[in-house]
Amino acid sequence: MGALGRWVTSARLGGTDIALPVATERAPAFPQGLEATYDGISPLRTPNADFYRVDTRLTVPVVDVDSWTLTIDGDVDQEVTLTFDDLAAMRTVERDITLTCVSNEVGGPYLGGARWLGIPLADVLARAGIDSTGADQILSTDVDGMTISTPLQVALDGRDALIAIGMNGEPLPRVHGFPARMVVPGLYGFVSACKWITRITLTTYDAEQAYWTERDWAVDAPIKLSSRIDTPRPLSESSAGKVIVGGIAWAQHVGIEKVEVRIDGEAWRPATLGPQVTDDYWRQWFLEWDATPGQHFVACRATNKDGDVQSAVRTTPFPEGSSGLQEIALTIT
Ligand SMILES: Nc1nc2c(c(=O)[nH]1)N[C@H]1C(S)=C(S)[C@@H](COP(=O)(O)O)O[C@H]1N2
Ligand SMILES: [Mo]
Repeated sequence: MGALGRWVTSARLGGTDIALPVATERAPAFPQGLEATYDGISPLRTPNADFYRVDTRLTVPVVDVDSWTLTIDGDVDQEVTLTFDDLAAMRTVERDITLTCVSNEVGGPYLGGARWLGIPLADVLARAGIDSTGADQILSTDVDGMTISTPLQVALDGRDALIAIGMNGEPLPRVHGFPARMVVPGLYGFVSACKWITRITLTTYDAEQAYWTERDWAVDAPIKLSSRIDTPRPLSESSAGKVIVGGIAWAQHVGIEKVEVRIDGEAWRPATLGPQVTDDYWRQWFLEWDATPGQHFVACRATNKDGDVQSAVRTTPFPEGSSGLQEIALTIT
């Protein structure tokens, strides 16, 4: 590896030295997040070691990158098999994208924001030729044969659907799919983010079903507009006076327009938004509250750039993601 002379990052993973290319298209400088000013708000970028993990594996696969390949087959012009070096030599882009798990309850922890280095999925599919395909589904298969379905349309509608090989400036950590995974802005991970990917099959939803579809989860699942209070913690005690209420809000691929906070059921108050990263990324927010002694209830809600307001109707994560508003109880002394 390294024949092109443009590899910079290296690390030792699974017993092999891995080098990543410098992105052909780099992302802009990453802004300073609100966490630098207000304790308790989730960091704008999630460190790899703190990034949530959700998968069906009891143990993490150890993939040998030198023998690993990615095959694109099914309804394509010609089946193609790429090595890691083949993939890394293609046009690479850096993109800031927030992943979310469909199993996340309102206010829950299963989401994270990272800077991904990847190859546009459309470019990977083009290597096999899909101009005359009759497929509507991308069926991804991992090293163990586990499958994840993704609508073909999201690879072609201009969004930054990627085959990611880097995360926050490092090769993908093993738990996050080393050596390559899919990342698609705006779709829950179970219908997009296949880790340890080895095969991409162009097929139809009629012909083949993925692992979770067979278990009655939704066939297609856009991430629901939502928000979370990171600070104060539920049931915590704070002293009267200035209290910072803060957290994050997300509406991947649409963007966050506004976040509001409601205290004790009164009128919604506008929060101040943190720096914009991309519309595929979450947004931090905070409100300075002049808190008086007693028991209080604090809720938040987000509005996206289409003007949709976060739904107050509670639904369970199954089968297509939770909705509803988070409201926490806390004590001011
Ligand atoms: N191979 C494989 N890929 C997978 C999964 C899995 O179980 N196996 N879980 C998916 C789910 S449900 C989510 S939410 C994301 C989580 O990615 P992370 O663990 O890197 O945060 O990976 C997706 N990719
Ligand atoms: Mo998930």
